[in-house]
Amino acid sequence: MKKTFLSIALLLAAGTPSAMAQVSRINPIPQQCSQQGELFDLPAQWRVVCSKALESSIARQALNLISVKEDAKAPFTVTLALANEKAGRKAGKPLAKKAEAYSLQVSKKGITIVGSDERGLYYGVRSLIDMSGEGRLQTATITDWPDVAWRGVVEGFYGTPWSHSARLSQLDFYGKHKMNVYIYGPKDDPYHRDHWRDPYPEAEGRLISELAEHARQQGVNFYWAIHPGVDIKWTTQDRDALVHKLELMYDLGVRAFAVFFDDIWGEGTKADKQAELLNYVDDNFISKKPDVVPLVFCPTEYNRAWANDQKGYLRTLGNNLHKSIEVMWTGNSVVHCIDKESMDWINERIQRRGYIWWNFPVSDFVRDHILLGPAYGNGLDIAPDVSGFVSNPMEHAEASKIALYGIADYTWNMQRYDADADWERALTEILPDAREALRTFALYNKDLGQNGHGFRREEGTELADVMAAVERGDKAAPDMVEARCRALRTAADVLLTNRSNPQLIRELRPWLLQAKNLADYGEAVCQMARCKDGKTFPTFDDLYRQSRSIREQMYDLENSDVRHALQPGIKVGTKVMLPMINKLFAKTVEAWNAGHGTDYASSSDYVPYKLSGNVPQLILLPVSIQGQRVSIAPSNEVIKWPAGASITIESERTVTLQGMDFNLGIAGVAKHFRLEVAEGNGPWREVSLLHYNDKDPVIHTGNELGGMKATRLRLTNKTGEEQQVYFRNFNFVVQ
Ligand code: LOG
Repeated sequence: MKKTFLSIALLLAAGTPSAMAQVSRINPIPQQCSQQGELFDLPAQWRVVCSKALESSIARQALNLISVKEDAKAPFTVTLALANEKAGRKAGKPLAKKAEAYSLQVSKKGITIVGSDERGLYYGVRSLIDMSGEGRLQTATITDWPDVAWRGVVEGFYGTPWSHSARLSQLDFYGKHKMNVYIYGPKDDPYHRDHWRDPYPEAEGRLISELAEHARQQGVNFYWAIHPGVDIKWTTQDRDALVHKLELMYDLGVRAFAVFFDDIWGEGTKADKQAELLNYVDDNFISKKPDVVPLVFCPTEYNRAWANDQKGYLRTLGNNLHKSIEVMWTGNSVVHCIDKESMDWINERIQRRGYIWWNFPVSDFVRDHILLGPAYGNGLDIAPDVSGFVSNPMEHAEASKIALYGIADYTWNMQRYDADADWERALTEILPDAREALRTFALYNKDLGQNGHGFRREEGTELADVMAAVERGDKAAPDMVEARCRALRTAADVLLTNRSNPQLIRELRPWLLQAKNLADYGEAVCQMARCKDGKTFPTFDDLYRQSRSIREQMYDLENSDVRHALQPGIKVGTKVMLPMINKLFAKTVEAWNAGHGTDYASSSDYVPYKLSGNVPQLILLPVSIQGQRVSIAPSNEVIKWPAGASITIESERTVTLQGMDFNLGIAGVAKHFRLEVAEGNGPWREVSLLHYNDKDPVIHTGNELGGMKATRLRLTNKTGEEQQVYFRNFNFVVQ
């Protein structure tokens, strides 16, 4: 019979939904599928046929995940083969000539899976597992391969590194979704960065071994990354120290390596030196070991906004680095979606295809938000232009799986990727027994809020009609808002006691509690909006007080959460839901005041501090208040502070300063900066700045600050040169 190759999308459109049931379970969506579409039950027994060499393969082991008994005499056969084996040559006609490709043929007599290599074979078995859901199969011929060669995750964020059990669970997830890369590079693992020369203590080393082995079993390359740039000297001693550390990691079972030079300044940033080191590692370590894959390298200028074309950092790398070395790239800025034009730009410079480090859903610069939205925005046409695509996730490992599910699908089959449809499937996968609750909650946890990178996500688009009704002052508006609030509250309650994924619930908990507050606040405001008179409890006044009280409870919850001291807060629904409720509150109060001659304050959201200035990397950072302490959110990256440039923080009313310190990450830089304070339109008064000792990066203010009245504070680079600093923290305390 003549075979027709149709895409799944076409088949979905043409076939009846029930006939598609089994094939459509395969995720990521396969590249090609032609099939008769007949459904049948899994056989009670089957006979597995494969070469001796494949007996111990991960594909063969994964087959055991399907609960069918093996019986050497069973008429139904499952044949596993590689393309270069005899059985594979015979059966593997529709196999794509690509790495990690497979063909899967299912008939009522048996199943044949042929892989272009062992991992391809494993992916074929994975597809069969997906397909056999609910104990059924479907006759089909599937030809499948990945669009992007390296797909996965870089644990590369600042903050609490993932736990060992979280990592094991991640590796299972990657294998299941055909991702083949996990790069271990948490910024706050001391043996990765600050103490990169030191070996892991034995117990921690054992965990790394276990991860490397577990990754292998899931068909994932476990890359261990080293981050030496903070204090590396370009000496043979440091070079040898680095290779020695990699040797130790090899002894622990690691077979894939990465070297990161991101977020550093000074000596470590030199392109020629970095390339020389990497080439040395390549020649003297990587090439010497037959079982190690090519090196992955993260440059210092890892995005276009920071690339200084005149100095030619990237071109030097392009010219000097061995061609086998992968070069990571975050796009047009640190946090940015990737498109073809930007790939052309970078690929021309580095003379190879860039390896994308996508900074989503990482939240280390917006720790008050949790990001549960879809992974969207990257070009669907960049597959030929990238060598790899890995996502940097949140420190919340389980919650990150929603976005990672999307990354898996996007990188496998780009043209078919539909971010929204994918997100719907992800929710089912992550929490099947409460997926609607998770979905409802996730709707309000997609955007990042204002942040230094200016990266925002859609959120609350489904509230457009409700918002419009609130703005028009429709009679129906309170009911519409209330319905959404009720749903959110129900979702939060259902999730808070869900037991099927306790780790996920632990991660979500602060935001679930805040979601309940938000919903309560919304309901109170809706009641206010419907309140006609002021006689029986709850009167308008009671509801007004209740609304205010819940806002205060939200604030208290934020302040009680000490898990992320640098950037406190727990924010939910900040893009549309909260502003919408605030708007309804304001309109309701104004109408009541007008009708009753009262004088209730109508603003419930109060942002008393504003940041401005001409240091582009800083002025978008949010300002937060905790009690008497006012902080500008920290930044992770190196800040290029132009000569003479300043930032000004302005308060809506005069405050009396009590104390202040800030940390620009580098000892001795106090002398480059000038701090000034002014009240109203009065003159600027300078405050002295000092370090307590030579090694202390913290900058303290002179005693004269205490008791000063201020509405503006200004920090200026007073030197005639750009200063490269960090922005670790910036706080002041008011009386
Ligand atoms: C860091 C990364 C961090 C991310 C988001 C890279 C290559 N490096 O600004 O560790 O998680 O941005 O904050 C980075 O992205 N620096």
